[in-house]
Amino acid sequence: MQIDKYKIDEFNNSLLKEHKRRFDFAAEGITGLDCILKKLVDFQIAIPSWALGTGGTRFGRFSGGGEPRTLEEKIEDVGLLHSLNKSGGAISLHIPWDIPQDAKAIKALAAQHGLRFDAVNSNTFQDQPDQKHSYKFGSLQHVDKATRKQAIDHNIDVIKQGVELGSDSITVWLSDGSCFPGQLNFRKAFQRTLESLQEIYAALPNNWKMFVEYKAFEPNFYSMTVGDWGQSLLYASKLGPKAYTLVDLGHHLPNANIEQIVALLLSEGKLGGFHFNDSKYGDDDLTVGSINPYQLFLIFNELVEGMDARGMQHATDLGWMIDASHNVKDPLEDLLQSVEAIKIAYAQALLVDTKALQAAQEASDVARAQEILQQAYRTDVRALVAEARLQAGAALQPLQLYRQLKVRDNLIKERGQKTVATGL
Ligand code: PSV
Ligand code: MN
Ligand code: MN
Repeated sequence: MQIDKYKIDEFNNSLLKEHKRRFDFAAEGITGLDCILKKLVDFQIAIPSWALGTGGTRFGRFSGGGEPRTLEEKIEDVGLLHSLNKSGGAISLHIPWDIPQDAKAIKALAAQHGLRFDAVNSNTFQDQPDQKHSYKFGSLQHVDKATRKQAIDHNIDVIKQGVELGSDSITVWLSDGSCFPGQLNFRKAFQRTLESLQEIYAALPNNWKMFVEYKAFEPNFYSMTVGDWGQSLLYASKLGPKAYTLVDLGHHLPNANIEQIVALLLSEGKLGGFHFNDSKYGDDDLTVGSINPYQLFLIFNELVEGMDARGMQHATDLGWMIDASHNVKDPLEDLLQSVEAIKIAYAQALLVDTKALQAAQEASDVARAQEILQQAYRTDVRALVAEARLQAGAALQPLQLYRQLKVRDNLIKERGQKTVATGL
């Protein structure tokens, strides 16, 4: 299924008058409005291939039907999202959940939908049916050299597949760790992991980046070998200039100050990118902005301030990816909401009066500093984000149009009710 541009125009025309009224109201008094709109248009978020089907939990999975059965159909789904919001112009693959058999054809298909390939992800947290050595006790940290080699080779293969697709980064997330005290020698596990990562790093093409993703818990519950940003930063620093830390918002211990982590990684030049999601408890992978939108705004505030201070391009100098999926919503609707939440937080952060905030900080005027931040956060920027979409040729209200066009019903008709997308 594809959404014709005339349907988007027709839909937008029906909303135009009301949109204009809202936009004029929202735009009044904003300095640098055109520049903000341009930044919003340019800002693209990669969609994870594994979020296009119902995620499920270990207790069950309730498929909504019409899920993509092949990589081609996953690309088609991301293409649908992108034509609705013109903000998800990239897809992030997970190998071997995705197997690009014919890279040239896959690349061409993605290009037809206006998509590029963001970071490719390796998988050494599950055993594959034809695999010789098990990852039960880890992969890159494993005590057995042959198991480590198998995991290293897989990562190098993922890089090669990524090169074919025109990707320029790999995200390495390891489930390595231990479940019980005494199970692991921490020092040796770290050293082995580092040496394994060094071999993978050596296979990176010159223009590539390696993102080292950390996670505090799960599936190992006593220790994780890349358990927090400190450990990730240690690996990334020892590996070299092409290695960076990747922040998945759901991978922290409760109440972690993620915005401070982001600020420090950025100022060290070691922030690589994001897996956006939201959570109330742990790695909940809930829709971005559904639980704690203020935290998301505070993160974007640090990003905008820190990237500007370092002369970085917002749209291109970090990897912006979603990592959310769950059981109860239509995954495409969920992704539309996630992208919208990211854009809203970004727009609000662009509204922060940075000069005034810095002056308040230098004067230790705490109340004023809070007022400045919350002035931006409490601004309703939805009409600005919608205007950016309109200018980009997307729908003013993507979710509304998605429902109006009965996209899910059409996908079910095409693909069937009982479909299982590959992935977790
Ligand atoms: C692990 O929880 C994680 O966040 C990593 O990014 C994985 O690649 C992804 O989820 C798999 O679902
Ligand atoms: Mn993640
Ligand atoms: Mn996760």
